[in-house]
Amino acid sequence: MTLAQIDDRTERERAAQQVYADGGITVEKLGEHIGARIGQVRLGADLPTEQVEAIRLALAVNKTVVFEGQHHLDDAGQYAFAGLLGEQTAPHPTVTSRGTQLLTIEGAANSWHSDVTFVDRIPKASILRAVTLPSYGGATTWASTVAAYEQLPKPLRALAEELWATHTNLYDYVNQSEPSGGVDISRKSEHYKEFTSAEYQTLHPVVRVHPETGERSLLLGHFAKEFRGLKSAEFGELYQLLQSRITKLENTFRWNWRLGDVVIWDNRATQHYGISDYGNQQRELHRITLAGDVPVDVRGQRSQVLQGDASHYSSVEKSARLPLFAA
Ligand SMILES: O=C(O)CCC(=O)C(=O)O
Ligand SMILES: [Fe+2]
Repeated sequence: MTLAQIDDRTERERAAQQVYADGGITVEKLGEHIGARIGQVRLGADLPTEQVEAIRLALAVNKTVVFEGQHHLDDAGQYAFAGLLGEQTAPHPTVTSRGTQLLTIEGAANSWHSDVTFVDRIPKASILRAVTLPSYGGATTWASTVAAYEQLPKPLRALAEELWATHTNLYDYVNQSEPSGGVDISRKSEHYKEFTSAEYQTLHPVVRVHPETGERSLLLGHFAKEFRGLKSAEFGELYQLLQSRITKLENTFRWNWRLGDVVIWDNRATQHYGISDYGNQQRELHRITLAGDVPVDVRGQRSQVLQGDASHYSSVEKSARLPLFAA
């Protein structure tokens, strides 16, 4: 039996325990719908296969996983570890001035999103490592977009399954994001210029089917700007209706960073929000994204590129089914 064939979440989690034990890791749930702490792992380039498989499974089940005490890890180690879980993308489709392997995150966005949803090949996961932290604040919160879908009453599910949204990197930056601590405004606008130096637009289904777990999730976030066939005012209202279900606190998980922490999220099943509540202090995190597939809706229809070619950013992941639970 494959993971996708086990419908009941509690059953999945029970079956997963054996895989965790085989990989020699501990997985401690931190929330009902999202979040777990993984222990007994020293992240790096050469983890045994069973351990990598156990981490992949823990990520699929828990959507966001935290590793603590990884003080030995540097950029090269983070990059090499990422390669065990998938194929690393370039740092970003347009932000290319900050190195060739990792994206440096300075200042928190104060905005809910999944990463890089304006391209067709949305990264499957992001791996974020704390490098410089403020003395207070600067937590990150993740939300399960699977839980949000599963909690929708039937009429809203039917509506969401019909909706397609255009996502663009030219999102409404000025209205969505306040200048955040630690990064001055001129640097922010420089960053925005680079962020929007080429325009990408992709039409994605609002409900996508996860290629590994078979779960359905809501695909929205701050890069979404219109719904196909609807007026912009209707976009605003419908977006709020669905987005407010994603960010219900009981569907979220919040992490207060400490040095040595590494967090991985399944970018196909979550949104996240970096909280800018640390004044003018410095805060720096290093991110690597992993190549993902092109989303598929509940009828098997794939997302469509409207503008921009993201092939320099990322390959399209071929079927990466979890071999775990194979009979
Ligand atoms: O600043 C944060 O906590 C999150 C940053 C972010 O959105 C990302 O790393 O993709
Ligand atoms: Fe992000």
